[in-house]
Amino acid sequence: MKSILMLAILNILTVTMAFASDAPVKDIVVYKNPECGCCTKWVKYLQDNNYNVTIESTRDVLAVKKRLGVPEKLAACHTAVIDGYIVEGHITHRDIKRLLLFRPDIKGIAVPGMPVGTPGMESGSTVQSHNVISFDEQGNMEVFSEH
Ligand SMILES: [Cu+2]
Repeated sequence: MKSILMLAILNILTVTMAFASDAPVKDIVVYKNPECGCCTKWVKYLQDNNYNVTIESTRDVLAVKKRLGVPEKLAACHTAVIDGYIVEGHITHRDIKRLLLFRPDIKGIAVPGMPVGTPGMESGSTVQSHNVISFDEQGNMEVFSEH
């Protein structure tokens, strides 16, 4: 009986450890308007996925985007910075993970506007199809991923 319990505990530990190593904590800074609800939801989504979020509250997110160099046509609500990359808008943690894994020679990635069904923009099971766009210092844009 005792050994079965030990086995069960070992199992739980192994699963927990595997999960933990799979999802390392990442520091990310999010610039957002304090009144933006979907931005707050996106922050919560990041925290739920083991990101260590620092919120920079600002009433002028456009000024931040300009300063950081987010192309105007890729603008969304919030702007985030992680590990030297810009993450603009309602992006999934998988896309962020992919960005940090492959470290392409770009400035950042963006989901322009606020497509329904993206993290923080959930509405039932509806997902508006959209692309994640990468942008670089020269203003080149490419499809980073399709959703
Ligand atoms: Cu939003």
